[in-house]
Amino acid sequence: MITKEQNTFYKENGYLIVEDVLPENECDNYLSQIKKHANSDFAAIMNPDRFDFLVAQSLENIVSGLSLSERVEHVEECRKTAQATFEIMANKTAVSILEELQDSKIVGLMSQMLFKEANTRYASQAWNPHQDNIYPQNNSILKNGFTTQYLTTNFFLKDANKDNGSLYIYPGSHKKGLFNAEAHISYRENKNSNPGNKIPEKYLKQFEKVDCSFNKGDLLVLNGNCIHGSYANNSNISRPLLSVSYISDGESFIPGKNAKRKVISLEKNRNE
Ligand SMILES: O=C(O)CCC(=O)C(=O)O
Ligand SMILES: [Fe+2]
Repeated sequence: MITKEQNTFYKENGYLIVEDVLPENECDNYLSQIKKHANSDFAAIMNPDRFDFLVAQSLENIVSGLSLSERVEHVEECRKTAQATFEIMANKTAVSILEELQDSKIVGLMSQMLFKEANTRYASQAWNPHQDNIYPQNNSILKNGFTTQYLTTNFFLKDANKDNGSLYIYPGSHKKGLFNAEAHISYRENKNSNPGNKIPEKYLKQFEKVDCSFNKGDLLVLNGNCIHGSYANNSNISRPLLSVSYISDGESFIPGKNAKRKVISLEKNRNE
């Protein structure tokens, strides 16, 4: 699935961009499906691969004011969206790539839809430099040599660059384990605050920051301890991505109050 060079790059840098993992039409279809669950702010949607999370997040403001039959139809859409999200999470190409990079069998843990929809409240969401492993806290070292067995992916549903809120990465930072970070709220944070538990500048300065651009359908793989953040989207072009987290099979992790990480088998057709 991946070349020896890509594998070496990932081990050295803690991230890898793999092009064209999802076909364009799948990106378009999924985006129009998940948008049925977006609120007017296009806030993040937690675990859209799970029916219960989609229903729970609809109760806030999406289904109020609808008729009974419209609400029933919306619940049916929740089922369809959960399935469509799970299909991306368990995408055979993606899973094969991840298992090769990780050098072990993996399971899913959580997903999150991040829209950065142009001209909406969360478009200006610029993530502080952070490590995703701050939440699950898996610090085991296996034969692959990584300082954590947790990893995050971003499936890009549209092109992303610095202007519309793409990511930046600190290559090599994954080798050092977890840093002490300043706590910041990362789910439905206040209007004028940025999400991501911030790694202080005194640690960042030992690394070189790299800005990344992506095409629709690309997959970003990030080792859980690789420091990254993102830019605000002040453009008129939205930057939707589906973030999916995984871990080597059998490894421990903290489930988390909002994320409720849990082992999701990627072999079966459906997780629920
Ligand atoms: O949406 C973003 O800009 C940042 C996403 C991110 O940090 C993540 O998925 O872990
Ligand atoms: Fe992140």
